[in-house]
Amino acid sequence: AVLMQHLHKAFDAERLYLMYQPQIDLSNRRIIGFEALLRWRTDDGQMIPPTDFIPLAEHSGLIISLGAWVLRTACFTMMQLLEKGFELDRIAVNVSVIQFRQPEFIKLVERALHDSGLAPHYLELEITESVTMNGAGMFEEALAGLKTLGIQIAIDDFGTGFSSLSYLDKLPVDRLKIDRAFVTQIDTSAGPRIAELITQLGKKLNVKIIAEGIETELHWDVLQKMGCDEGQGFLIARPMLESAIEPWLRSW
Ligand code: G
Ligand code: G
Ligand code: MN
Ligand code: NA
Repeated sequence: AVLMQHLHKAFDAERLYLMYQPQIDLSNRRIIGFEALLRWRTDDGQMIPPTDFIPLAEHSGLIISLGAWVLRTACFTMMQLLEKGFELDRIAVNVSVIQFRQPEFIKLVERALHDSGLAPHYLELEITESVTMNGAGMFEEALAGLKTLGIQIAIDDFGTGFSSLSYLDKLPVDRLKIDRAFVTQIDTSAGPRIAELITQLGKKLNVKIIAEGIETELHWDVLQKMGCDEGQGFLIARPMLESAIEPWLRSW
């Protein structure tokens, strides 16, 4: 409860901010875009990881206003980059199931696009796999509505939840995101098996595959050879402040 009060205050005091991590085409190194990642630095300089405070924000309902702010901020950042002439395909924004369940969510997305001037195809919403598989009917409807706006949808942390394949086949999804755990697994005796299975599944479903947590040349090499389209990770770049994006883009 104390942490929750701090979180509310942090939001008011603008202690919450976004970092942006590049996503690239693994075959030609082209920068595709960025994933927006929320950060919280407390007054005494401590970093609280989103895996700690997002559940809190979800529980209290703060995620609604916080999520709306994230969405708008990310859209405005992307629009600025495009206006400066950078050729990027998309900005990826994480969305909580709580936001997704809001009947007004589509309107919120529409407004963020409208107010920022960002064309819908530049926006990708990342939805965690576990989320997608609960309350199937409602989820399908919400997704269909969002797709009519012209935005893109990615399933985050893919492979860690329990997706029904017949269900996945029906969903209007543009991208599967291989969970970092399966990229790390490339270094172990288990090797790239799961990553490869997901990549093959993606091909069958005719959706793009992106890997997260690429930390070594080996990861990149193995993923690219198996046909994984895109990736992000510390090898390419750590999440960065908005002010660092331009210099990074110029130096890549
Ligand atoms: O950046 P980091 O690895 O610390 O993120 C940890 C988790 O927090 C990730 O799974 C990511 O999806 C989630 N996360 C980061 N930013 C946001 C956000 O703006 N909204 C939601 N709902 N989740 C986020
Ligand atoms: O679950 P989600 O994909 O939304 O979150 C991505 C998280 O993974 C971010 O918090 C980001 O900081 C983190 N991340 C990104 N690249 C790497 C990486 O190469 N290694 C590790 N350990 N974490 C990463
Ligand atoms: Mn994500
Ligand atoms: Na993930």
